[in-house]
Amino acid sequence: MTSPPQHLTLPEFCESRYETSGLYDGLESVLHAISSGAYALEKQIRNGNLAGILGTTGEVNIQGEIVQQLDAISSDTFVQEFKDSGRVAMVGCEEIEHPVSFGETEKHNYIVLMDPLDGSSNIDVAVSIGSIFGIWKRDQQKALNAESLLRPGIEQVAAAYVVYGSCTVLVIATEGNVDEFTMDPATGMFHLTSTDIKYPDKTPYYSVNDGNTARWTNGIVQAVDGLRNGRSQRYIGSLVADFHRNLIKGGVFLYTADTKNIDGRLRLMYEANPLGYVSVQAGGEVSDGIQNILEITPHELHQRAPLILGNKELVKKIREAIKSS
Ligand code: P6P
Repeated sequence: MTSPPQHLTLPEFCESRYETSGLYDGLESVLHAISSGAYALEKQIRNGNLAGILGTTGEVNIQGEIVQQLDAISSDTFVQEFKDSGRVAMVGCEEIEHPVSFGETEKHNYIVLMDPLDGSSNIDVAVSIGSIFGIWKRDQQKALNAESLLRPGIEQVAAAYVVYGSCTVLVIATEGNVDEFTMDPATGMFHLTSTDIKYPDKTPYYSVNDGNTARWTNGIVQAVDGLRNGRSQRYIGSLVADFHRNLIKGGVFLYTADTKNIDGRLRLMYEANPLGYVSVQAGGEVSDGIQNILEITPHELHQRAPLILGNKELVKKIREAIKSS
């Protein structure tokens, strides 16, 4: 990871990094939609109770979870931004049962699958939360519908996430590149602050909900016991914040299957695939305990998956311990 000599703005970075044609044609518009939505959302998040937007809407989403007001606001914000971008054909969203389509012109050549607000249980207690995006190219030879979204994560062409934390950071991954931008709260502009991010060799942290121990197999218990030696347990309860710390400082995150969450708790398309893509581009690995998550062909848009992601060696050790049980 290096600190760039000058803090390029996101538009300047896109102009320098992505050609105006080829694989990333129009990606700058998708990334602008993410940064613009993140700025709008960040202002509301920072106002918290003053904005009267905390607490629930009283509704239950497709995941069977009580919808927080900010869940609905974040979903609406990013759906509108992607529609306005003119480059996104369809958005799949954790909060919305069916994907939203915006158009099938030749310019609408991207698909986005998103968790617009990750960490909902932390919204009302001023703890870091985030937004997660998987970015795909539309197969213009195929009909555009929910079925056409059921592709393995390895077909993503980019992924991005935002952490609304002590500062607001946007991390963007494309093939072989992971770069971090930090938002200037005065202007809402994102500036390049770290480039060519790779997982450190050292792994001072591991992230797991120890409260689930009674629900694990013996293999998972052994895997977690093996992580405890010489490491600190850091678990925020917001996947994207735990992921970002482990990426920058070194470590691994796991939320495996257990007797309550037999398919795992986290979503394949909206959380595991995008963050798994970032992890791999940063020299890490992502597994469901058996296989590379990015090679899973989904059968259902909202399906869940056990998730182990981060430092390559640690992911391998955890997978071996799980298999040994
Ligand atoms: P638990 C937040 O609701 C979330 O989806 C992830 O961001 C987080 O890692 C996980 O659930 C926390 O789950 O069961 O530990 O509270």
